[in-house]
Amino acid sequence: MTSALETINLTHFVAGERVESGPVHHDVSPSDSTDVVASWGAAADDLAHQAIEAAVAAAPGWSATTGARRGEILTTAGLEIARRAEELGRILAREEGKTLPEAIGEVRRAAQILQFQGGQAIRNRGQLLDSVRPGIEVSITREPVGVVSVITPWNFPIAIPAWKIAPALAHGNTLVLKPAEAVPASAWHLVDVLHRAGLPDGVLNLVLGSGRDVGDTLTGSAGLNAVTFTGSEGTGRRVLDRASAAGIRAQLEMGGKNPLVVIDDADLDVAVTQALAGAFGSTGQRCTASSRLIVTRGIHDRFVDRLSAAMARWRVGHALEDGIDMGPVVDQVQLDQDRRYVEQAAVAGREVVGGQLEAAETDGFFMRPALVLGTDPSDAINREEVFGPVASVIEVEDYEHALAVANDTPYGLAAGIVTTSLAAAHDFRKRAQAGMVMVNLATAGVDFHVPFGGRGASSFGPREQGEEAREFFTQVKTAYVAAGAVT
Ligand code: TXE
Repeated sequence: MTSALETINLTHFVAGERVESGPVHHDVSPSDSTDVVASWGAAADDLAHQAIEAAVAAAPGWSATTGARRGEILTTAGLEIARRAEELGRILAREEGKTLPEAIGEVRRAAQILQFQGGQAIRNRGQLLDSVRPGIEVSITREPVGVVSVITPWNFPIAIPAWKIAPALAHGNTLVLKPAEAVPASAWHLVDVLHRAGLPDGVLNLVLGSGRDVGDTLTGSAGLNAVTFTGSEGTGRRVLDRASAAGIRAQLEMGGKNPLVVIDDADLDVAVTQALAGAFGSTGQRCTASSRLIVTRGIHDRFVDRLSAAMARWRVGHALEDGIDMGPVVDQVQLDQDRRYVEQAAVAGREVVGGQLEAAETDGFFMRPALVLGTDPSDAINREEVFGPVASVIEVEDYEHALAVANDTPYGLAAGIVTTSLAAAHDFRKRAQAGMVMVNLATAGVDFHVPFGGRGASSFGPREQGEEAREFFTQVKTAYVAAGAVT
């Protein structure tokens, strides 16, 4: 299946130049160890510094460019990405492992984000007020933050870079992007498309490399004004420490341990469909995954039976194969982590449905979706983010008990409920301690024109996406003008 697939040679982008460097790395498909999606040379510190310098040099020109022109470039890039959704979706599916329809959907989402944020570039409105002193007008405007470092994870290789880059560019910032080592090809194409759409040299620089090698440079160097990061909690804390020490602003999106509550009056079909999609869509590798299924006693057994049966019917296989429901786990380290959580639960006496390795024609990281039953809220599997196709079930007495368990987490990204009761839906929307609440929907699956983000250990700083994205990527200026002295 993969023999005809080409290997793409990737470069860094610094000051508009395509720069090569060693040592060479290979981007190998998690579906097939013989499929090398891309080859690229890892950056060292000097290249990261050059990228920052290029962004610093480009900042005055880009911030002075009209919003209309910035928006035009983003929109043009968005249209090209939408047109090439199938082609780019295949590359994304190959390098990350989500199914081809999921990957094409993600590419289309990136295109929508670019177009939406392109429109936002001319909506940088301010305020004009009377001063408390006579004859003085006060204006409040927003200006670019300056040079922003963008550090992204592997699980959404084009959508996450797009939802950080697009508003940052729309609001006049210049950037250095470092995508995750496992998925450089999708990010490279995004940067390539934006350059060909007319982005001036140095406005968006791309550094391919490991966070261990260049992460500290990209989070604490002179010249940077902000860093936006999505990834693990541990790395996020380190990024925050570096940014604080450098005195620059930081925005972090980290983990989730998202509850999906199912109560007795739920429509069982809705509950099973949403739990399946929420827990195992994108191989469960989403910060918004519905990883804790909190189910009241009256519906528990029927829900578990139906969900287990649906899971057994799921086809796990090569990301490009027709008709599969779930692709491979991203790499061996993640597969080991997923299996370890399942095995530890089994050792602790929990019943596990699924979770076995799946045999396939190609050498990939294939694991069947796993459901861990009879868990306690204090189990590791209910406290820590697994980040794979692993969900747990917690049986509870009633709605109040379910709500208490749902809120009993250090995280607070998304929370969902499946119910036919308007009162329960309304109450949950108010009392769930999460940045995003879903009713009769999985916790995963969000829109691009509204805020995205969480509470507690999940997020730090202003929300991403939608109009709200402006908050992080602009700084406020308050100006006082004594009108009488102006001729
Ligand atoms: O994350 P990292 P990894 C979780 C998930 C997964 C685990 C490890 O549990 O199993 O994290 O994944 C860059 N300074 N999530 O190793 O290390 C790194 O190169 C600056 C959940 O991929 O956090 C990459 O570009 N940057 C999460 C990015 O940080 C550094 C999504 C994320 O990598 C750096 C991803 C450093 N010192 C992983 N070290 C979610 N919830 O969405 C690394 N990086």
